[in-house]
Amino acid sequence: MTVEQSVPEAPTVEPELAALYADLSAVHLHPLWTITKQLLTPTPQPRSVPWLWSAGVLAPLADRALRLVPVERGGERRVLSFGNPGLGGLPYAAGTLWGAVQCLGPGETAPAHRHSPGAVRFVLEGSGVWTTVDGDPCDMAPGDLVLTPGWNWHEHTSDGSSRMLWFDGLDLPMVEALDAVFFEPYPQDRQPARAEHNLSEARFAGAGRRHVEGSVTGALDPRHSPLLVYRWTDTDAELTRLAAARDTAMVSLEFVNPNTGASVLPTLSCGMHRLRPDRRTEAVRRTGNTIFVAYRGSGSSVIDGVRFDWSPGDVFVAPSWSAVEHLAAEPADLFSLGDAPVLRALNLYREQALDGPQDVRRVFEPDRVP
Ligand code: GTQ
Ligand code: FE2
Repeated sequence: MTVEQSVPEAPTVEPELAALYADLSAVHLHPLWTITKQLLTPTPQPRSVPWLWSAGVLAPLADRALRLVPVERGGERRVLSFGNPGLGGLPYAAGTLWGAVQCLGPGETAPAHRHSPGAVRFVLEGSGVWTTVDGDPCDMAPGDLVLTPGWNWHEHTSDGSSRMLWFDGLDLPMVEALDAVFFEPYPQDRQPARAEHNLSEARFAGAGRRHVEGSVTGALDPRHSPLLVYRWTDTDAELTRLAAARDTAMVSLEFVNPNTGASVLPTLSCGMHRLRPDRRTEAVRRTGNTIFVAYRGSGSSVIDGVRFDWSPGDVFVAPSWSAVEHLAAEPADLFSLGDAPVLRALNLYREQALDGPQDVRRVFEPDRVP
């Protein structure tokens, strides 16, 4: 955070007091009484702003990068990261969250590495790609969620005939704020992997039934979900059941660790939300940042009085304590990624429902390539 020191100016202060401020500054001390209002704000004041990146802009740029930029060591990944304009040029979607689209071409491998930040992948388009996570190749298809928890070796491999696009979410800004970023390349492009794919999934194929044998390295790490893939077909079926059972504007699922019910990663929570057409959700403020990915259908979300119209592949951000409500024009599904596990663990989680719908002050105009 940048804090501006507002030093009362001479001649309105005694020369002695002016000298005190000058001396404090010279020895890197800050008088709290001049900055307390900026620091201890009545409510959170995130620097990130509500924003949206449209699929119409993202996909063609990813395709240009695919033509021009190979995936290789050093660069590691063909990734376009969302830079929230409120964050002054940082490549972060929000103060605590990395969000990006990644593009992998036919036959390419994005080389194996590991890092202390954890990641999730939510697949938007394409086929023929798997992410190998500590020796377990996890097949990826649209609507699937794939986890690469912190410090697990991972590479992405394609034997498909078209490119794949997916959304990447990482806790990198949090890990950076904690001064705990580590990164290591694997000595080869690919790690040794099992010939059979999707072991983590096979071990949890029956709800409430865990295979006791056939563990791979890291699969039993109690700090993250042993299940590394959550299939769209299962998510869709569960949302369908839920929507049939409840007459609400929105039904929501959280993806969890099947052993413990905890969030998918210690730092990150992922959810899927199904909106019923023409029914506005209640406007709610929550602590913690959220990135939404529009997966199916179109609609709009009002965030702090600004209306964001979205359709499949669009990505938008609701910063901490912004008022958020959704309204779909047709049946629609939104994927969400948030830092709520951290806020809950630190006893900082709060939510507040607003009295009614927000007044729309403005309709957001997404950036276009000039
Ligand atoms: O695919 O391993 O968006 O390491 C950022 C850092 C993706 C990845 C990102 C990464 C990856
Ligand atoms: Fe990575």
